[in-house]
Amino acid sequence: MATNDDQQRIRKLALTCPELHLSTEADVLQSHGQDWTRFREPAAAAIAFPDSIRQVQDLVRFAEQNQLPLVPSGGRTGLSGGAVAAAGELVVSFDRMRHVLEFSEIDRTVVVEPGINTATVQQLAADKGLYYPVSFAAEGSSQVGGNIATNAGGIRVLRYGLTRDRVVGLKVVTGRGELLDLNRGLVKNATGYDLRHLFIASEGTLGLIVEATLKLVDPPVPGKVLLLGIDSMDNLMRVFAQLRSRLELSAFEFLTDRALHHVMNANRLPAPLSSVCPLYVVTEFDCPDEQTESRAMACLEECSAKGWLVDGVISQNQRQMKELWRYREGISESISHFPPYKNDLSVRVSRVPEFLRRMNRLMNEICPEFEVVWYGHIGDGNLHMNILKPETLDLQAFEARSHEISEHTYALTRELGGSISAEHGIGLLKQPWLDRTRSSVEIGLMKELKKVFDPAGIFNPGKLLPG
Ligand code: 2HG
Ligand code: ZN
Repeated sequence: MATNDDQQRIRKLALTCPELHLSTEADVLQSHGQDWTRFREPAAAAIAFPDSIRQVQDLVRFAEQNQLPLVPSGGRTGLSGGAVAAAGELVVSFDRMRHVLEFSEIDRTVVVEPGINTATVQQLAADKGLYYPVSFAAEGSSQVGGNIATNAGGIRVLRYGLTRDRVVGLKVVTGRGELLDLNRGLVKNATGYDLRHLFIASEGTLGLIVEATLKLVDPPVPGKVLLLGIDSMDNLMRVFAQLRSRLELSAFEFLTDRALHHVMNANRLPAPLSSVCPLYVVTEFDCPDEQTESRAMACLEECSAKGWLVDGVISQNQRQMKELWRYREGISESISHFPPYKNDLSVRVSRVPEFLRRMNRLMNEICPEFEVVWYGHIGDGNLHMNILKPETLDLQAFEARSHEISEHTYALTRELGGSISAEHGIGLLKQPWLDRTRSSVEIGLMKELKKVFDPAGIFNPGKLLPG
């Protein structure tokens, strides 16, 4: 809840920074005080909408002097509560800083303000005959600043890497209001610590990202999508190895039969295959000519003959590519009403079968009463485990029970050398478990870094790091 003190500070801020657009309207507090997580009630004191770097600097200096906690906010599509303001903070929205500042054909870079949509950057790249490969279901709403703050991944990481791999320049306002201009779009820059990378995935705890230079890549060659039905995780990995060695894969995603059930139900989609399988794969590969397609078909036939593949379908045109992708991309939204308790786990790719086998056994043992839906970026070792809330359980009890389950799932993740968050971030929701897969020495050093960049502790308090 915003207290009288919080409100007084907001009034003082309005007087100190008269040009800064501030809102305390109930619907804006509600919409901008939360992200897509459904486990915390928003309670922001106000929402600020700066429209220039100078306004961000003035705001941060005020916040530092007046101990005003700030929650940076992008498109608010996050799933870990990183952009939730639940304790009377001031939300800093970048909705008014969404311009393209520069495009360089020679450098193949685009300089953008942080509030620009991910999809707008993709479109801009396409208009210039290039490609921005960070892609995920929320790309129409998510903003580039938020993508950088969480190092967003998505479905093309297998080929192009994460958001981190796209950022060649970053302007950041530190907790003292200083402006850092990091790396400036350089390809090579061997001058010591690369501070840019500290801000990527920092979840807004070290500074506010106010400008980014993004590297674009060659446009992809025409592709085809396969949707495959498979009977076991071991066979799935065999098919992955085969396809990968014979084709140029740009994505390799998986879903279980339960995930397929929900996405079909919510979107009234027909069954994609005539066979019913426990596991499905959606994969895309470069297919510039008929020879490549014949090679793909031969490879699938071999996989089938070896008993690794039950069934499959290949797209014949752009429309079918989109249709097949819907079976994977629509899952998250199709289960959002339950709501699910989300786990965004990763292990090394080679350990995925063991991880899933043991995880399934564990879930059957400790919470057979819950429906667990698995899907994700299996080609990167990133698995999304969603535990669905039964109607009969209230949200609080469900969260408490899910926390108990997390103790077990994170212990197993740790044992297998994995991470409790692959791409969604730690935020507010996963913060109590950061130490499950980061050592105490690491966390100690992270806290020291936080003090260096944000000495007054105003940036996103309570998120990522323990207090
Ligand atoms: C995806 O891969 C997103 O679809 C969302 O990262 C994952 O809903 C989830 O758990
Ligand atoms: Zn994902």
